[in-house]
Amino acid sequence: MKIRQALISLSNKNRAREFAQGLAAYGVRLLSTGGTAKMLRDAGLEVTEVGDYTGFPEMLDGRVKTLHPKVHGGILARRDLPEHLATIEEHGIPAIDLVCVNLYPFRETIAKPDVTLAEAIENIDIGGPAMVRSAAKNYAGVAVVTDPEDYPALLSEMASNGGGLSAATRFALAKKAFVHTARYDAAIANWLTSLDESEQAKPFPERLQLAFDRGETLRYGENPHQQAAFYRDPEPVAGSIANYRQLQGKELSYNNIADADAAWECVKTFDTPACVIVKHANPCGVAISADLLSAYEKAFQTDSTSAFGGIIAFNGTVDADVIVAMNSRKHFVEVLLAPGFTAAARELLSGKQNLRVLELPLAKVYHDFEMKRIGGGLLLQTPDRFNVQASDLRVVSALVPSASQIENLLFAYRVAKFVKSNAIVFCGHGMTLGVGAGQMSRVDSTRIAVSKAQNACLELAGSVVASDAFFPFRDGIDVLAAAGAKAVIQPGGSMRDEEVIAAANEHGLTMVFTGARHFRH
Ligand code: 93A
Repeated sequence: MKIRQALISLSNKNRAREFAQGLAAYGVRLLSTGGTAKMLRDAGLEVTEVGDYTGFPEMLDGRVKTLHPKVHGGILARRDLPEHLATIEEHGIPAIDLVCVNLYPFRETIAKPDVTLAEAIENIDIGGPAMVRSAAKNYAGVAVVTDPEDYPALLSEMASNGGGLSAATRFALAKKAFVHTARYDAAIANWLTSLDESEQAKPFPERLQLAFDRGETLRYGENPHQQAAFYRDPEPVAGSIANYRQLQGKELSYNNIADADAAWECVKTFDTPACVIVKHANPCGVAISADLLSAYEKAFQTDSTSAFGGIIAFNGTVDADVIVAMNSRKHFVEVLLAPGFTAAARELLSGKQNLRVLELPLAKVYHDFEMKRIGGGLLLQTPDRFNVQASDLRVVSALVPSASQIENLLFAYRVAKFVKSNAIVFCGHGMTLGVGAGQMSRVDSTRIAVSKAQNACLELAGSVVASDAFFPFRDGIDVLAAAGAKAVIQPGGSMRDEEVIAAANEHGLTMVFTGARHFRH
C-alpha cells in the first residue's frame, strides 16, 4: 500500500523533520497542525495546514484542530469497501494513509511539583488520541506512528517496499498505538482520582500509575506447567534488572530473572567491591573486599554446596581472574551479572556457551513500589529503602562494639535485608559465615545458620550476627553465643528486650539496635 498523504501532529517534535523529509522524498503530501506545520515549513518542506485543508480554522485555543470529518473520514474509510471509497469521494475527502501523532505531555505536566488542575486539564489531548485510535482501528489501510524511535525503520521499509508499509508493520504499529492511548488515559484517570477535595494530589499509594509493557513471553513460570511473561516498566529505573543486556547464554527463565533481581538489588547496596551469590531468591554467600576476586572467593566459601547452580552478581567490572577462579572451582553458575566485563573475561566466558551473562548499568536508584498478587487483588508497598548506617545504631549491652565489629555488624544487617524472614546472618571479615533463611521460628534460623557455618568449616568464634527482626525470646541468643558469636545487630522492640539484653550481657556479647526491621517474605 503506497502512502500518498500523511497527517503529522506532534507535541514531541524530536526527529520529526527527518521523518517528514523522508516521507516527502517518496512524494507523500503532508498535512499538519499549527505548531508542527510551522516547524516543517521552517525546514523547507511543503505542508498544508489542517485548518486550510478542512476549511475550519483551529479554534477554542486549539481544543478543536483535527476533529473534522475530512480528517477522520480520510483516516477511517475502509479501503476494501467500494461504498466507503465512494462516500469519501462524494464528500471530497482524500484518504489519509499515515498518521504520525504524539500527544500533549500529560505525564510530564503532572510531574511538575506546582502543577495546577487547570494546567493539567489543558494537557489532556482529545484530537490526538482520536486520530491515533481512528488510524489504529483502520490499520488494514492506514499506518499509525506514535513513537519517534520507529521513524528510521519505517523510512527504510518504505525504501525497500515502493513507498509503502507492509500489513504486518501496520498491525504492529496499531498495537503499539492502542497501548499508547490506553496508557495515556490511564495516566489521566489515575491522576484525577488521586486528587482530594482541595485538588491536591494524594501521596502513594493513591497516586500510583500501574502501567507495564508486555515484554518477553517466558518459556514457563516457576514450574514448567505455569505460563509466564516479563512485564516491564515503560521506563525502568536506572540500575534495575530490566535494563540487562544479555551477552551470551541460554534464554533467561522466570526463576533466573527473579533470582538475578534479588542478587542485583543486594550487590547494589555495597560501596566497596562486592559479590553476591543467590540461590532460590536468598543470598547463600555475600562478601565485600578490596577486589572482586577476593570478594568472590569469600562469598563462595560461605556455602559452596548451595552456590552450585546459583546466580552471581558483582558490583564492578569482572576481569579474567574472577572467571579463572570460578572455573578452577568448577563452579556451575546459572546467571552471571555485572556492570561490565573485560575483554579477557568475555573471551574466557565464551567457552561456556550455556552460561547466561548479563551486563547492566549500576545505579543506586530504586523502584517506586512493590507488589504482591493475592486472592482478589494486589498488595502494594513502597520498597524497603532502609540501609543501616553507623549513626542508626544504639548500643544496648554493657559491652560496646569495636570499630571492626561495627563494620561487620553493618555489613551483616545489610545482607539480612535480602534474606527471607526469619533471617539470621553470621558474618566476619566482610563475609557471610552462615545464613539461616525462611524459617517460621527465629531460633530455627539461628540453628540452621550455625550448622551451615559448621558444614563449611567456618570459624564462628568472634563472629557477628544480624537478625532481620527482634528476638522474641532469649533462646536465639543462647544458640548464637554458644556458637561463638560476640556481637549482635537487631532492630529491637520486643516485649522481652530486657530478657534478651540480659542474655547478651550474661554471654559477654555486645548488642546494638537499629530501630528498623527488614522483614522480607
Ligand atoms: O486540543 S486537542 O485535543 N484538539 C485537537 O483537535 C487536536 N488535534 C491534534 N489537540 C489536538 N492535537 C494535538 O496537537 C496533537 O495530538 C499534538 O500533540 C498537538 C500538535 O499541535 P501543534 O502541531 O500545533 O504543535
